[in-house]
Parts: sequence; structure tokens; C-alpha cells
Amino acid sequence: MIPSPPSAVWTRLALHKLLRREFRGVRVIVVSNREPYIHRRSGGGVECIQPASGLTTALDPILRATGGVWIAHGSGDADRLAVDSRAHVAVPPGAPSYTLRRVWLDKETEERYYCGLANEGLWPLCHTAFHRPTFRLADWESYRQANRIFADAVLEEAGGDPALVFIQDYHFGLLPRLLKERDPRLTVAQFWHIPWPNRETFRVFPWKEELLDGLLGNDLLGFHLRYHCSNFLETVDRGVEAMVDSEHHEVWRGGKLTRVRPFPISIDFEGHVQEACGPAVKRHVETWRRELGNGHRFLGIGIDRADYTKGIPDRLRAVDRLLEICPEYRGQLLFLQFAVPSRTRIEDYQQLNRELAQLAEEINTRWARGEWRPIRICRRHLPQAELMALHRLSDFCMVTSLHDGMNLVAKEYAASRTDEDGVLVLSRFAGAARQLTSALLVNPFSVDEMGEALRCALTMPREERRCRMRALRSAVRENNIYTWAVNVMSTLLEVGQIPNLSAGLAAQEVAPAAVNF
Ligand code: GDG
Repeated sequence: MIPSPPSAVWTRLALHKLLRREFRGVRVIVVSNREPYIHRRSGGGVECIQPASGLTTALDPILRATGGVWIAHGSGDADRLAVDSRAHVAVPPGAPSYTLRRVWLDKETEERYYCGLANEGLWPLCHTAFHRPTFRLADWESYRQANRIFADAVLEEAGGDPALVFIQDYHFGLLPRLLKERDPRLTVAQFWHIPWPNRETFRVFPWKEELLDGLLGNDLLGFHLRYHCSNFLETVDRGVEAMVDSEHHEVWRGGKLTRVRPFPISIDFEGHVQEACGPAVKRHVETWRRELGNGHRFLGIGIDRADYTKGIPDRLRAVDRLLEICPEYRGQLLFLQFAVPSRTRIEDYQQLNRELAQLAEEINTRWARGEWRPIRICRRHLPQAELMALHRLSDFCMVTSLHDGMNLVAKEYAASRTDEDGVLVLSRFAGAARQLTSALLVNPFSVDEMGEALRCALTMPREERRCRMRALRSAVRENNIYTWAVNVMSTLLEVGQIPNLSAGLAAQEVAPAAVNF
């Protein structure tokens, strides 16, 4: 059972207090590939930066409250300079409250495990974006090797005591089993941040039994949606010897139970709102207004990592279609696409970047009028405050992923719009569409449908925009990142083997989770 928030919604402070009370004396170990703080060389010195990531927002408060250890791959060029002999560094800088333990991987292992198996194999396999996955035995061997290296680090940090290990994402499919085999007293949970495909799709994965067996080492396995949980259970049912209880979302294998549950991830709504209303964002609004000039009446935005699952080319084609069907927007609409380069060592990603440049050029050439061009692509990584300014300046935001586990951009857009204006055009195939039902939901594979949605967004009366945005905002406010963290952590208390934990929560007022996915 999930505890009720002490006030209307869960907050950072309420989560902190809950964890302080319930997890007192428990060693909490978080594992992710990406680190929450990176040390980089800068000028003649070293700077510590916090990469903008939903993962850090979600997990940092858990670690701060429990004073645990976060184990991650040390990827910064000054990371080795900042750690002690045990590869530890106290974070956050300035007000340390937990330990970051860095794991070192040699270049080849990193390349094959991370770029190869994880991003060229599992990533396209799990997303229905019709992108062929690439499987290489050498990549799989490196994936095994990287999982073993992380297992050693976790066991070292646990030091033989009972501990709660919370693993992030598809880079560590084998880690849960490796841990349980070596120390069955550990409570192990994992959150899979991307979709889980249907069982037919998963069948092509050459090492499916080993991966499924690895994941069934978890006591708790979380996905964003109930739908992904069901896909996983069906895959297990067909793929390995196990007893699957679809009604209770549980799997028994070799006398061990794994619970599979949906936990839709989110953002720090209140924190986001505060920043969006702050002076820095106001300044950026003015700067961007000047930068964009007044050669247009309407502004649309897209913000993504440049990834083929995000549906950016078809989004640009939808703008093209709008200009075709609604001549009144020619010379009037500017669509600004932010596409930060991502995974650029992989050829498919380089190809996407070329495609975007070419497509923008074609569309701009077709519709150019004097100085006006309909599409601008910006590849620079922007500070969060600038993104918020753009959210607030725009008439609509397009999130048209071909497939997406959740999509945090959609939630951030709604959170930034404290004026209750702006229209969100959202892919039906992003997990976020299950909560953000007041968006204009579209099929991202249909350029015509998206073109129509843009027409609808640009002609929507103010009252309807307000109504829809209000509903979007309350969905994000109520299901914020702290709700996610509380749900995960309290489910863990139920399944964990850590002494005296369940008692505390059982004594509290409890209520079912707010939304059923
Ligand atoms: C995976 C799943 C799931 C983007 N450009 C800039 C920037 N961003 C930020 C966005 C947002 C984040 O990056 C991207 O989040 P998404 O949710 O869209 O996606 P993935 O990176 O694909 O993440 C996804 C997520 O995990 C969490 O579980 O939702 O489905 O694929 O926060 O704002 N941030 C800054 N500058 C940029 O230029 N500062």
C-alpha cells in the first residue's frame, strides 16, 4: 500500500521526512550508468557540474535523505582527480550528504556495453520506431563484463550488510541476478526507463534467456506503464521457465519472487514552477524575444535529444503540411526545434542529424519569403532557464515521439505554463499521453494528422487553451517526481527483507496510488 501525502501532494520535504523515518539505518545504494555529478577540466581548474537529467532530480532527494551511495560510471575528464582511493567523492558539492562511488570502465568495454549493446541493441529493440537493432556477440560480452564490474562495486559498498539496491535502466539487465547470487540478503529493485516491447519483438534478442533471468533477480522491477509490465510478463511467460501471475503482476522463478509494477516517472513540479517564475527566466524571455525578432506572429517549439525515437523529421513535415493546407500561416509561423546531439558515435544518430539539416533546408527553401523561414534548428545545449523561457514564449510545443517510455519534456512544458496558456501536441505513443489526456493527442506516424493538430492548436480559443492547460498542470502537480519516489520506496518496503521496515509504514494512514496505469 502506498502512503498518502501529508498535504495535498508529495513534496521534497515530505519525501525526505518519510525516508528519514522509514529507512533509518538502512544502506541505500543507487546504481546508474550516468553520474549525478561530473568533474570536468575548465580553464586551469576543475568544475563540478550537475548534468540536466530527470534521473538526478528523482534520485538525488532519496540519497540525500538516506545518506547512501550512488554508484555510476566515472565519465568526466577530471573525475579521477576528485575521488579518494576508494573512488569516493562526497556530494552535492558544498553541502555533502551522500557518497558518489565512481566505477571505471576501459574505453573498449564502455564503447561496446554502452554504445553497442545498450544503445544499438536494446534501445531500438524496446522502442517501436521501426529501427533495426544491431546485436554483436562482442558487445554482449562487454555488457556482461560491465555488469560484473558494477556488481563488484555494489557488493563492496554493501560490505556484507543488508542493503537496498536501486538499479536504473537497461544498461544493467544482468546486475540483479549477479547480486542476488552473491548476496541473497540484498533487496534489489530496478527501474526500466524505456518501454518493454511485446513478446514477438523481444524474441529476436539473441541472449533473451540470460537477460530475462538477470532481470528476474530483482525483488521489484518497475516500468512507467502497466502496459510495459504486461508486455514484460508475457515475454517471461514465453521466454523462460517461470510461473507468471498476471493478475498480481508477479513472477516466480527458482523459488524467487519478482514483483513487476508501474511507476510513471515525473518532474519536480513545484521546483520547476518556482524557477519558471524567477528572474533568470524573465531575463531569458526578453533575450529570446530579441533573438527571434518579430518576423513572425506564432511560435512553435520542439525540445529533444536528437534521437530517432523522438519523431523529429515527421514533426518538421507536419509544419510543412500545415503551411500547405493553411496559407495564412505562411510568413507568420516560426517553428524552433532544439535537437541536442546525442550518441553521436553511432552512425544512425549522425544520419539523423544530416536528415534534419537537409529537411529543414528543403522546407525553408519551399516556403521562404524575404527574411522569413518557417524552421530553425538549434543544436546547442541550453540551460534549463532558457528552455523554460522558450516554453513560456511559445504558442505550442510538439512532443511527437514515435515511441517513448514517458517523456519529461511534455511535463516540463505544462509546468512552465503558469499563465495556463500554450498548447501541447503530444504523441499517443509517449507514456506521458496516459496522464496528459488534455493535450492534443496525435499519431506521430501521420503527418496529415499532425498538420491538422497544428491548425487546431493555432486556432484554439483562449478559454479552451486555459482549460486544457489547467488539466495538464494538475496532472503533473499531483503525479510529481516525489509521488514516484514515494511509490517506489514504499513498495520496496513491502517487498524488502530489511528488518523492521514494513512495520513503520503499516502503521500509517494508507491509500491506493492516485492513478492507475
Ligand atoms: C528516458 C526515456 C523517460 C533536452 N534538451 C535539453 C535538455 N533536455 C532535457 C529535457 C528533459 C530531458 O532532457 C529528456 O527527457 P525525456 O523524458 O524526453 O527523455 P530521454 O532522455 O529519452 O529519457 C524517457 C526518461 O528516460 C525518464 O525516465 O521519460 O521516455 O526515453 O528533461 O528537458 N535540458 C537542457 N538543455 C537542453 O538543451 N537543460
